[in-house]
Amino acid sequence: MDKMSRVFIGIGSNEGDRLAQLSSALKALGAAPGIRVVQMAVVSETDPVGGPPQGPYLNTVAEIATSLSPRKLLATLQGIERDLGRLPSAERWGPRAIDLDILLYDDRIIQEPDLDIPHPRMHERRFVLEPLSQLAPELVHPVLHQTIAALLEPLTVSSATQRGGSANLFGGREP
Ligand code: A4P
Ligand code: MG
Repeated sequence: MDKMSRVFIGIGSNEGDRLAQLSSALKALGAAPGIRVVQMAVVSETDPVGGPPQGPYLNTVAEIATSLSPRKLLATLQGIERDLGRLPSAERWGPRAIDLDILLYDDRIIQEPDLDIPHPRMHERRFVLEPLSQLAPELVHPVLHQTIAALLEPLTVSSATQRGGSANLFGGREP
């Protein structure tokens, strides 16, 4: 059997029947060749972060085991997004029926124009770190060298005491 990689997928939806779409995405992941769903975090409703004014999201994270390369996995996720009716022209950070992001792929670091792993914004997003910490609190972020639990911690204090200006992982390319 091919070597299996340990991968975490961020899943979000804020349009249409959000729970049904999360569930369809999970089913499609499990049915895809070369992917096995290992475990899934609790689904939470979260306030939208960034982008235009839009409705609340349902977010969760799935751990998968996969024999697919990062690039093949990305293509598979994009195929699932398309099948679930996501329009390719959708506004960046705008509302979407389904968004599947590769958060972590083993401890690989990939920086290509259309593929950034670890996901470049995951470490500053509670809607990612909270469910991820349910699955793998002791996992170490391969760029920041901190555990998921440690990255989540400063985001759980009240906004009044939260430090401003989060670290920009890859040096200023992201807004
Ligand atoms: N891409 C690069 N790296 C990756 C990766 N690790 N995983 C490229 C997946 N895709 C990756 O993504 C745009 C391009 O990113 C893809 O063509 C791929 O080559 P997209 O999914 O088409 O567009 P997007 O989702 O609008 O952009 P992106 O960067 O995924 O947005 P974010 O940063 O994920 O933000 N608020 C809450 N509460 N919950 C959410 O889930 N999501 C977003 C989307 C904004 N606010 C949110 C949430
Ligand atoms: Mg995305």
